Amino acid sequence: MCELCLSRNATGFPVSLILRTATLPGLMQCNGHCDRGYLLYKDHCYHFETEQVKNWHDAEAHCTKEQGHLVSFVSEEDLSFLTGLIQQSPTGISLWMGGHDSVTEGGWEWTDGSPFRYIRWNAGNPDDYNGEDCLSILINNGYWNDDNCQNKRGYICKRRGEKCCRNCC
Ligand SMILES: [Ca+2]
Ligand SMILES: [Ca+2]
Repeated sequence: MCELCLSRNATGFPVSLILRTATLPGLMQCNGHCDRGYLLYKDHCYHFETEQVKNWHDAEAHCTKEQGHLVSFVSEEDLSFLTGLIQQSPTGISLWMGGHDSVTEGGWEWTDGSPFRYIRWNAGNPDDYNGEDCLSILINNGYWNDDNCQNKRGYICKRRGEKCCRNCC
């Protein structure tokens, strides 16, 4: 149910209040906190884009347009949930994530402002090979590579769940 909904319906009552206090068939339909095409996990919605490949900057711009950012990972638990989904990606060797060290070489940060504490580098990386500053996740093992930002790859967007909820209610 849409417990986080803040929007109001025609009656003027907050949706969350209505959902907690009464079942009103036909008044409100909430199937979760995420819009179509997004998967809910904990407090966030995730979108796996594996058909439209983009360079890193264009991928981040697309996620931003949808009120999110390229995905960040702050714990192993979050990553392990998503690794199975990542491995179902039909094409390519890796997907873009929101990490980059384009401001300061070696100073990795997430575009959504999350602390860059949890790391999962693939063996031999980061190697900054020919100036690699953008982070991708390898589809076959879920480990990370600093990658050439101009490569065109699928990507994962992440945004907060309650925003999606506001749209879905
Ligand atoms: Ca670099
Ligand atoms: Ca690399």
